[in-house]
Amino acid sequence: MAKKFIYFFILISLTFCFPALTYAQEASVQLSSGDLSSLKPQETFTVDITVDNIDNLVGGYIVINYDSTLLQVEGKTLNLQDTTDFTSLEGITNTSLKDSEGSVLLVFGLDKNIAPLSGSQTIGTITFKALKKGSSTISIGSESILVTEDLNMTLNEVTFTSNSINYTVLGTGGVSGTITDSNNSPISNATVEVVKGESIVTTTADSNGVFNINNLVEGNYTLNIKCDGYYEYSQDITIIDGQTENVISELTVEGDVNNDCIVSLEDLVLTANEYGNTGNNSFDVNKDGIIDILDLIFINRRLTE
Ligand SMILES: [Ca+2]
Ligand SMILES: [Ca+2]
Repeated sequence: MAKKFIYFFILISLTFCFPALTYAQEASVQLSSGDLSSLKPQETFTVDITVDNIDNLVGGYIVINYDSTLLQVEGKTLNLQDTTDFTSLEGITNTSLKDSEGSVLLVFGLDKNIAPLSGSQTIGTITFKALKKGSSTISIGSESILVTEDLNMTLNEVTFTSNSINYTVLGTGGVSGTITDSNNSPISNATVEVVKGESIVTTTADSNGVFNINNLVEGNYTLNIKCDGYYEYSQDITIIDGQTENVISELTVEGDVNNDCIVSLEDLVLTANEYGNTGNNSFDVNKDGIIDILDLIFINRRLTE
């Protein structure tokens, strides 16, 4: 009989304890954003503020702290429907309800017709702009408060955990250069690519073979120069904060004798008019010392139009 009683007692205990354990998860305020490890000055990004594991939320006073020397707040939105933003009430002058340098506030309360919120709720979104090179953290201020309401409409402050997010704003620099053939004559219209992983910035060299790409995040890149009539050219470059790297890229000709980045009939005609000439000459595209039928065929086989 005593044994049966013990089993019954255990059964009752399990029934009442496990739901309690399930609901004992602590509420949290979570900041989330995309990859913030290589921001550029002037770049904007958003941070979502989400309340997790909450029961019957009706409002809160959430302070988001940031380094105002590195970031500037571009905007904030409350994402909840039928909710009053107490910081934007007309006539508010109290600085406790105002954003300040380094702190942005989400101070909100659900309107009368709205049932308290439970589970996971994205409260708001802050848009920041990166100002200059540096690293820091965005965090929830310890003075933040979440308020819940029970069935008797009694308000309670609930304790919660929070995270912080790190970000890094990198310096920027540029690369400029001149593209020439092996005789030091400029090549126009070349496609210039600066590649880092998935990211590619592209420009076109001007009629003097000059190109310029700015606002690249500091770091190592590959510079590719593409041009019909030349071997593709690649070079490793390092972009340094506040500097413009200058490169001279010498392409090896492969049919484009007039340096316009395309192998056309014009190249063929120009070369044909040099037929029989000898010596170091840019029309001698196969570099055998004489301009002859081999050079014409060389170009003809590489015509791009
Ligand atoms: Ca050409
Ligand atoms: Ca030749």
